[in-house]
Formats: sequence, C-alpha cells, structure tokens
Amino acid sequence: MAREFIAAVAQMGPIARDEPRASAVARLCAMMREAHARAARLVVFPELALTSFFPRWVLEGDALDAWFETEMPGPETEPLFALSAQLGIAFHLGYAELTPEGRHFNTAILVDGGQIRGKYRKVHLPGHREPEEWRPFQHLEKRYFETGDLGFPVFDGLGGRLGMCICNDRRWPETWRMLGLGGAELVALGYNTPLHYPPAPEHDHLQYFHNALSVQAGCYANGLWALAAAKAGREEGCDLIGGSLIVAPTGEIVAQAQGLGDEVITARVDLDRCSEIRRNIFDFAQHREPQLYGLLTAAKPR
Ligand code: CDT
Repeated sequence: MAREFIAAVAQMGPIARDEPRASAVARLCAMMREAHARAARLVVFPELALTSFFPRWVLEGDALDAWFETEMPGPETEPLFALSAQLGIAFHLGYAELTPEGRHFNTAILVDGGQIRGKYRKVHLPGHREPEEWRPFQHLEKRYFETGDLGFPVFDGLGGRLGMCICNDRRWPETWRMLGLGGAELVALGYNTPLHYPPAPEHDHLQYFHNALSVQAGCYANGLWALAAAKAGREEGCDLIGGSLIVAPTGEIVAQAQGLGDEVITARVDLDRCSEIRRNIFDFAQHREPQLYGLLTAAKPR
C-alpha cells in the first residue's frame, strides 16, 4: 500500500454551550468534504470535537453525563462515519466517552472504511479535581475523566503505523517516546488550549510557542509525523489558541492554520521519511541506554 498520501488537519472554531451535536457534526462533515476535495486520505479533528469544552464548568449527575457519548457511532455521529466511508477518507475524532460500566474518559478514535480501527484514552489529564473559585474558568478534567487505561497503542493503517495522543499529552516527552518505541510513524492529536493559564499567567504569551515546541520536539526525537488539530477562538468567554499544525519527522512545520475558525490545512505525508531520523540520530536500537532510564518509570522523582 502507498505510504505517501495527503493528510488534513481540520481546526474548529468555537462551539457554543447550546450548540447541538448535529450542528458540530455538520461542521465536521463540511471540513471532511473540503479535505477530500483537496485529495486528503485522512482528516484529523480536535479533542472533544462534538461539544463546547465542558470541563470549564461545574457540572453534576445527568447534567454532566449529557456531554458524553454512550455509543460511537450514535445517531448524531453516524453521518461522519457514513461520509467517511462514502468518500474513502479516514478520520480522527476526539469525544467524551461514557462506557456501559459508567466510566468516563477523554477519548479519541481513528476511523477508516466506516469502522473504528483504533481507540486512545487520554493519559495526562490536566487541571484540578475540586472547583476553585478564584479561577476565571475551571479546568476540571481531573474531576470528570479517569486516567486512560489503554496505554499508548499503535495501530496499522494507511500503509503504516498510527498512534494518537490528546492535548496535554503532547507536552510530555513520555507520550511521544512510548508512541515512538511502539513504532508509530504518524501521531494524530487534538487540543483545547486556553490562551490564559490562570496558575501561571506570566506564560500566557508563550502558549503558541509551547504548542509548536512540544509537537516539533516529539516528532524530531522519535522520527514521526504529527497532525495536530485545535479547537480555537473565543468559546463561551474563554480564548482558545489556534495554530493547528502538521509536522514532519525532522521537526519542521509543513502546514499551519492561520485563523481561529473552522479551517482545513493539508500536507503531503511520506511515512518513509521517518527513517531519515530513525536510521540516524534517533536509531533506538543503536543508541538508547534503557538500563540508565529507571527513574522514568519510578513512581516518584528522587
Ligand atoms: N485540554 C487540555 O489538555 N488542555 C491543556 C490546558 C493546560 S492545563 C489547564 C493543554 O495542555 O493544553
């Protein structure tokens, strides 16, 4: 199978608190059509792409569970699966997952040919567990989601090996190294990153820089491609960064979104380019020294 194809990242503008799933799905379908018109074989959508970023609010019981999907596809998401199968384009989608056992996860899936080919549940949950009144908005991911229990799986797809991570995961070198060691050649990810970080506002001007830095470093140090999709713009009074990007295994940005609304970017992805890095500076088999990396898996820093 060809290991070279056009890949798309579909950045989303804000989703209003009262915007129905059907409206978000219609926006995603429009961008899937645009990606297909630009000959893309894969389109990557953001984290929690079906709703507003609800961890910014204090919610309980049914009012919380209403933000989660209990089936995938369900009646409202089925049009995405049908369009993907009809057009022959794979997609990555982030959503809030409520399992039949009542467990809550921040989840992403890879879908091809109308079937779910891979699933990932976010490991590095940011934010806080208890509501904090001093904040201009909450970030209650630690309250609403369990830590992902699937590890960092890597799947066959598009002629190569595909992995996923979600938002805050991209800041952690461990995420990328686990995916790299698992053989991932392309990592799809979505993010909802506020421009303002209340605990350290002195870093607000670095949000775009840290986003690109994290993704570019992860790609370079593991010799893989990344497709990173933002939910961007002013969402219910909270400014989310854009800057969605496609990064090559060399760490170079090959496409980047310019605005803060719904926007599709594309680039030609050649999975064979991973070897430019993996056969050289980051040849894991040749140069890793894992016998000295014990602290990486120790429960606590020294
Ligand atoms: N969604 C998500 O993971 N957002 C975090 C925000 C910073 S921590 C409150 C991120 O890493 O972008």
